[in-house]
Amino acid sequence: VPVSESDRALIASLPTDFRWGVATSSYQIEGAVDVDGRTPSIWDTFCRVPGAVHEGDNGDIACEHYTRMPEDVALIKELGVDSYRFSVAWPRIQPHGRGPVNPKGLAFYDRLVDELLAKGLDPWLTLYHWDLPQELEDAGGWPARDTAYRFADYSMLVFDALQDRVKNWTTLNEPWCSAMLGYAYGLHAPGKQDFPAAMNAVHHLLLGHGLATQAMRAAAKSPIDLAIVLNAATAYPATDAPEDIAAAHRADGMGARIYLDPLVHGRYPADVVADLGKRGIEFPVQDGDLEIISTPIDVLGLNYYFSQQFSGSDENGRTTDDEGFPISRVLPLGRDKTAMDWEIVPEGFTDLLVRVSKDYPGIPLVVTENGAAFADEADENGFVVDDGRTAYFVSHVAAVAAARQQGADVRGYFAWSLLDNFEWAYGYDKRFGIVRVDYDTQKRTPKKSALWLRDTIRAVRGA
Ligand code: GBH
Repeated sequence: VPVSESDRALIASLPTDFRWGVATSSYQIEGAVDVDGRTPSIWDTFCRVPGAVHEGDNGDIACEHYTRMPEDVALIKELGVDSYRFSVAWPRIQPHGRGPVNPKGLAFYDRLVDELLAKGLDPWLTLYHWDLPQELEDAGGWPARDTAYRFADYSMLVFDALQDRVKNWTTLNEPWCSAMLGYAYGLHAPGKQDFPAAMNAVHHLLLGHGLATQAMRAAAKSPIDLAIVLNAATAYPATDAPEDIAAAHRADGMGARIYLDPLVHGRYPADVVADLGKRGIEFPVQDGDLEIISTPIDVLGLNYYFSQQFSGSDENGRTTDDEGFPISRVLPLGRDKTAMDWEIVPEGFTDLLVRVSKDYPGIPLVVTENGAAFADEADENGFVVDDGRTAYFVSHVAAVAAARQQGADVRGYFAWSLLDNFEWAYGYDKRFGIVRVDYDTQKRTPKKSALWLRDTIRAVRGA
């Protein structure tokens, strides 16, 4: 992969104490879904809905990480990173979504943390990466306020058990996906298409984050870093026309500011509240909620994949639809695409990091996911020359370094993902791993991009 001189210089400018890691999530890799007391999550259920997931794939086996964990931790060590971001499966810890801890389920994460520490790797623990216990969905799921309290209780069970060894705690991964893909668009579990319910989910996810953050802070016996992880992107206006600028601003409102503003400033963005009000929708805010939600965090995690541009008019130049609502239309930027059909827009990453650092100052940022799916072809040894993915990493790590030079306080970078894994609605069809997984044999083989990452970390550290 040819690396431009400017990208090489940017990457070389990263400091030696910049944090490097790889990321995964529980349902995407663990398998062993009915082992040691685990009960179904909303994803076990959703995978059984005909047509919901590509070819009816599910996480029953996935990467068999539950049994292969020590081998996978050894692999992480070989990659030369210093941190591993993983998530805990709530239905392993509380099979009924409430009540006492299930010791056998907890024991897995206890062993994982010990294994990481023994190898000198820093555990970054995410409490919720989308696998809600099905029993809690049956009781109303995230649109129900009670789920926020259940999440805080669950978080404390994990925190009490692991806070002596885990210093980096993330509450939620990408609440936008839980709320919008899960309850508005029906593309993720639990597969609902109910926009008002999705807005209730937004508020209760944020409330759950705040309650858990407060409880963990109060119970911490030593310094810990508390975080939330958001998916975000730069929303570019297609032209300088006022309706295009407004369309991009609205997209950013629903995608990013609806989370960032309450988390950091303790209020929902006025323009988003007004837009929802015109549709008769209000956030179910009770007294004190926004104080809880804006409990200070130590790190803001951002997951970045791509950016888009927005137009405020349709093909015929109309700026409002039949109901009088303003039009928002995604227009292609004309870039190369990954296997997900996502355009490759590294400067959108730089612009995002600089903007978030400026608009929400004082909170260190960490890139908690960045990566790409490509149509990999393995040779007879399982090796993949994934030049497309490697080029994506080169341009995006350079984009992070560029953001730092422009003043963004970015402290670290986690590649998504350690392994090829269960890519949600796309099943096993899309591969994001820097390590190849042969799903027939479960053999792991680092791809060329993994070797690039290892060599890049070494070079940055002057080793
Ligand atoms: C992450 O989600 C997940 O955290 C991770 O589990 C997953 O495997 C990985 O990405 C790869 O998909 O076009 O309306 O969907 C990222 C999901 C996809 C959310 C792009 C924002 C853009 C808006 N993101 N999406 S839309």
